[in-house]
Amino acid sequence: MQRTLALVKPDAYAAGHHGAIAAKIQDSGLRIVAMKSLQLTVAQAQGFYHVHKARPFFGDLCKFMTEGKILAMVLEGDDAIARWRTLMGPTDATKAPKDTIRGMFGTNVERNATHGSDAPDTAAFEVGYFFAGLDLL
Ligand code: 3AN
Repeated sequence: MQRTLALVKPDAYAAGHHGAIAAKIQDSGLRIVAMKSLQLTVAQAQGFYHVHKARPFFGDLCKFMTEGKILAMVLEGDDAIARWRTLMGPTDATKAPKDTIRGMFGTNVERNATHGSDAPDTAAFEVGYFFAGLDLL
């Protein structure tokens, strides 16, 4: 069993796709252990994306991630990290197959509808960033 963090980003949330995305996650067999919607502050977005702080797109990314509400979820299942990333599709939504979530609901490399942790160590940090132990029982 593995856990990973999934986010529905402000573009997909504002378009009302968060319910459809949660349903696709459940249909795939992954279990949603916890979920909440919230709007990040810029400081909170910067903390979440700290690994990207030297990248040229960091400022725009943090601005985008704070423009509206997001849905945060903890997903659980065998190989959950890789399974959720496969469901999402590649980072650049313009290159994402149409049967992936980013292909269906994303616009480009920044406004790409969803986020997923990319490894066990980042998943541990990211789950803990949004949820407390008591939320995850
Ligand atoms: P992923 O979310 O697929 O793991 P990362 O971790 O490389 O991709 O990038 C984190 C986020 O930064 C992406 N989800 C995307 O919104 C944004 N991003 C990545 N690369 C670019 C880029 N070249 N230009 C603008 N935004 C980007």
